[in-house]
Amino acid sequence: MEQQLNELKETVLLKIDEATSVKELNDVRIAYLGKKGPITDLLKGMGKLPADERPKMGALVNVSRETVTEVLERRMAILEQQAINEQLDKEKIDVTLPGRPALQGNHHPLTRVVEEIEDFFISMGYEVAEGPEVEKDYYNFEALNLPKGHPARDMQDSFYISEEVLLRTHTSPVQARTMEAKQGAPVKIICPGKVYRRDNDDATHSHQFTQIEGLVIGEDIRMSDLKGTLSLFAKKMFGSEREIRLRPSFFPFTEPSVEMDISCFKCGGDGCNVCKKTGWIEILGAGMVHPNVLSMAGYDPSVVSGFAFGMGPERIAMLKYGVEDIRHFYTNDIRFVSQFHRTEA
Ligand code: 2NL
Repeated sequence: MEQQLNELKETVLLKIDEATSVKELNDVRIAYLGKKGPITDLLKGMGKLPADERPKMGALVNVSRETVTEVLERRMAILEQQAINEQLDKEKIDVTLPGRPALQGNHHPLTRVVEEIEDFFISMGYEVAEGPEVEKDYYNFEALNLPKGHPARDMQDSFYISEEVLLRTHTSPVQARTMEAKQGAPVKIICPGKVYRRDNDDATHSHQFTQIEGLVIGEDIRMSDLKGTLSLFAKKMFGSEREIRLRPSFFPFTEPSVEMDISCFKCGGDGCNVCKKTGWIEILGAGMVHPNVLSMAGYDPSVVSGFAFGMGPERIAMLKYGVEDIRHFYTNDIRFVSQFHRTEA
């Protein structure tokens, strides 16, 4: 039995020596030192020995087992360290490699233009007002001096939901609501938002687009205030050398009404393809708030007056960035929108 033990010990020591990985060595441990291994068998077999030989044999088995366990643990430590070194070698990071640029989200070009316009008017003391896109006929038309039957509120041009409800055709109803809520107090707001017209989409028309309108109401508000404000706006948006020009126009909600041109930002007024050889570019419509609009909102037109203006951010963005087709703003092709992304220096 002693010889059996010694042979077994030699075999295990050889197996330990031959194991080249943590896994292999573990298999050796389980096979030889485990509960179902030959050492356990040996211990079980001791019952067959004469009683006086059992203590000696038991001690021999224990010593052998301790020796083998010790050798195995030493080998295990070496193999574990080897495994760690191999992993470290494999996962080496070269910190001198150039980084991969991370894709960054950004604002839509239209959002950027709207926010730029908002920023200017906020800096001038305006508040930003918003309102419903599904609007009452009253606020969209009636309160803006467009009574039923007025040619400018052609049913064909609007998306009606019922007889009295439609998708707003401009952001003016937000202003009509604000005036009504102010109960005669001064107003200084801009209203950005989506508006809807029954148009066939093409390069310059869309059934849904964006508008920004502005409204100032108070005592002593004059045409010169409108002119000064919009002149500053033109310089801020299109360059400090811009001149403005007002031409007489007509809107049902303003009297007098004007359209505003800026001197061409490309040719400076000499005439080019952007200004169609005129030297001027139309960018917005404006005027003094019509007395009917004031009185419908509860103001006394003999005491207060106001100016209003309206513009299309798509048109402004198209001019500013040379966009040829309004539909680019809505299809969100990444190749289009990423042209306008702000990049860090
Ligand atoms: C344009 C012209 C304009 C207004 C909008 C307005 C609103 C109220 C009262 C009076 Cl509540 N006026 N808005 C006035 C003049 C022109 O828009 O060409 N927009 C794209």
